[in-house]
Amino acid sequence: MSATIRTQVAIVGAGPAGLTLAGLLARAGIESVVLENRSREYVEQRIRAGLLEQGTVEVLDGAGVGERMHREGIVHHGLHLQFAGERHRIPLSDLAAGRNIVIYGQTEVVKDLIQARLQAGLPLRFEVDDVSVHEIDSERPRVRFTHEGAPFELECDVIAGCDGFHGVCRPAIEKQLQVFSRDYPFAWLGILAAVPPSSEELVYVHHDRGFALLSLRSPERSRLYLQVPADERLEAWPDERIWEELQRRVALDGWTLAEGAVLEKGITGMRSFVVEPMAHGRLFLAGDSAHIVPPTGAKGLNLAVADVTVLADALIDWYASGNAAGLAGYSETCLRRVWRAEHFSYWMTSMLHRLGDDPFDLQIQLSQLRYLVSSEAAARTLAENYVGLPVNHSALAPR
Ligand code: FAS
Ligand code: PHB
Repeated sequence: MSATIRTQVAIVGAGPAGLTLAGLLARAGIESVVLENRSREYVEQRIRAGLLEQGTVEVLDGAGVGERMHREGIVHHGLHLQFAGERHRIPLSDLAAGRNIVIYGQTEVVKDLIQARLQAGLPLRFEVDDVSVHEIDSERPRVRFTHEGAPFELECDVIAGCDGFHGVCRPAIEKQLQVFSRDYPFAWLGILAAVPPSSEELVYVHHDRGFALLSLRSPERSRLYLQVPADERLEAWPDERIWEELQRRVALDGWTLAEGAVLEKGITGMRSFVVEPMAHGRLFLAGDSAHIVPPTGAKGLNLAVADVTVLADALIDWYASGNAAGLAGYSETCLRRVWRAEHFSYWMTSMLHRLGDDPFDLQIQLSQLRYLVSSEAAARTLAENYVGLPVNHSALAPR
C-alpha cells in the first residue's frame, strides 16, 4: 500500500533544472517536492558544465544562491580562437553590450542549490527508485516512486520533468512528440587537472589533428578537452597521451601549456537533440530532458536554467491569478531560445572540429574563422550568442 503525499509541483530530477526551479518556486511561496534517483554525493561530484551566462547568474541570484558564486566565480570578458598557428581574442563584453560570462562549475551550482534547499528544510529526496508519472492529462497528475524500500504516490497539480536525457518523463509523452536530432562522428575527452590554467581566458582551438579547448575551474584547476572519435574508449588515453596530444594541438610560438596531475577524465558524446512540444497535459519538460546541445557553445546548463525561469514565471502567474497563458505558451517560449542555442552550438561545433578528410570543409572553416577575427560584425554574432540573450526575469520580480 503506497503512502500518499501531496504538493503543488512535483519535480523529477535534482540537476540544475530541477533544483533551480525548486528554488524559484520556493521564493514565490509555491510548494514542490524534488525527487532524485542518485545520491547527493553523486550529483554533487558529477563534472559537467563550467560556464554561466550572465543571465544564468542573475537567475541563480534570484533563487537566492548567488553568494559563493560571486565570491568564487571568475568573470570573463573575452575568449580566444586559435587556428593556423594564430591566437585571436574576441572581446565578448565590448561586443555584447557589456555582458560577460562567469566560470563556476556545475558541480558548485548544484552544491549551492542543494545546500539552500536542505537548509530551508524543503523536500528533496535522493536515491528514489521506480519513478513513474501518471494521470498527466488530468488535473490531478501523480508521481509514483519508492524511497528507502517504501512505495509512495505524490499527488500534485503539475509535474516538471527535469530528469535529463535518460530520464523517464520524456518517454512518458513520446507519442505526442516530434524529435529533431543529429549525432556527430566525434566526442570530447575532458580532463580536470591540478595545474593553474595556462591561459587566463578560454581558448577554442581548431587544428588539423582535431579540436581542443582550454578552460578552467579555478586559479589552481584547469579543465581541458580534446576531440576524439565518437566510439573512443577512455582506456586508450593514459594521461601521458592526453598531454602529448594537447601539446600538439594547442602549441603556439612564445607560449607553453603547463601540465599537471589529472584528477578526473571522461568522454562525452556529442549530439544535437530537441523534442517538440516541451509539454503535454500537466507534464512540462525542462533542460536536458527536452534538448541536448554539443558543449562547444557552453549552452546546456544555461538553457536548462532559462527553461525553468519561463516555467517558474508561468506557474507563479497560474497560482496567483489563475492565468494559464504562460503554461500554455511555455513550450513555444522556450523553443525560441532552444533553437537559437541549437544553431549556435551546431555552428561552433561545425566550425571548430575536424569533420573528416574533405579539404573543402577545412577551407570553409578557416574562412569562417578568419572572418570572425577580422570583422567586428562577424565577431559580434559570436559574442552576443556566447554571452547569451537576456533571460526573462519576471519570475524574479518582487511580488
Ligand atoms: P541533468 O542531467 O543535469 O539532471 C537530471 C537529473 O535527473 C540528474 O541528477 C539525474 O540523476 C536525475 N534523474 C534521471 N533520471 C531520473 C529518474 N528516473 N528519477 C529521478 N531522477 C532522475 N553543458 C555545458 O554547457 N558545458 C559542458 O561542458 C557540458 N559538459 C557535459 C558533460 C556531460 C558528461 C554531460 C552528460 C553533459 C554536459 N553538459 C555540458 C550539459 C549539462 O551541463 C546539461 O546541460 C545540464 O546538466 C542540464 O541540466 P538538467 O536539465 O538539470 O539535467
Ligand atoms: C567547461 O569549462 O567545461 C566548458 C567551457 C566552454 C565550453 C564547454 C565546456 O564550450
